[in-house]
Amino acid sequence: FDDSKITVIYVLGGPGAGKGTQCSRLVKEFNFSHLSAGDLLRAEQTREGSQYGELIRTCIREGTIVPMEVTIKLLENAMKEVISKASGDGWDDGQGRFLIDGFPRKMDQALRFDETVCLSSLVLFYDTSEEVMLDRLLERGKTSGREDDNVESIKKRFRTYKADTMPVIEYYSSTPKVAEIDSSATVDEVYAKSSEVVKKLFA
Ligand code: UP5
Ligand code: MG
Repeated sequence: FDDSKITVIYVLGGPGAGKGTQCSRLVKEFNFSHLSAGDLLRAEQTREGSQYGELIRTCIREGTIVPMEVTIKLLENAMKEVISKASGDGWDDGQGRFLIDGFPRKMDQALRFDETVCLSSLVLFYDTSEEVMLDRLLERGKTSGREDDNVESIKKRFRTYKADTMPVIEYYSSTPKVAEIDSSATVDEVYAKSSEVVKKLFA
């Protein structure tokens, strides 16, 4: 991808930190394409004829990370689809802006994506306590139908987050790209900070 034509923001944070919620709001204000790695994997898991269905199901339930080739391919395809539509219709304001939600969550993915797909301009990092995240996920689990919104899976997701994803955040923290936002507050309060950071990027 042509880095000069597109803007990529990585959205990171623990399970239930509020990534998806904030992304939906950012889409409305800034016209991003929101690509959630988890949503793309869940869609692939149930796609008829997918050779990865079982593998994805197991990883998601166990809170482990699906081999990066699978996730990167899904993200790349989704980006290509957005861009080919944009090139057909002419670029509108905001097209070519991507929020990549829940990715990269392991160092190998980060290095590979930066190297072979494109570089991100910003990393939005939502941080809150495990207690807050656990409460949110258990509440959501009552209706979400997500196979990983149960106490056992959530504990495993926390473990993977600490072991694999925190190093990614530390890695980007050595650059000026990371904006850390405390996501313990209300959705509106967290959004006010998110919007401010993103506005600066487009200023
Ligand atoms: N909520 C949100 N914000 C709130 C606030 N400020 N105050 C009060 N409530 C708030 O929010 C979670 C819940 O909290 C919702 O009910 C919301 O209303 C409420 P949400 O915005 O959904 O949080 P989010 O951070 O998106 O949580 P999610 O569960 O999606 O995070 P995960 O990172 O665990 O899930 P994801 O879908 O990204 O990944 C799932 C699995 O896919 C991974 O565990 C892994 O197995 C696999 N995966 C890979 O293998 N590779 C990848 O690259 C990506 C995923
Ligand atoms: Mg999410």
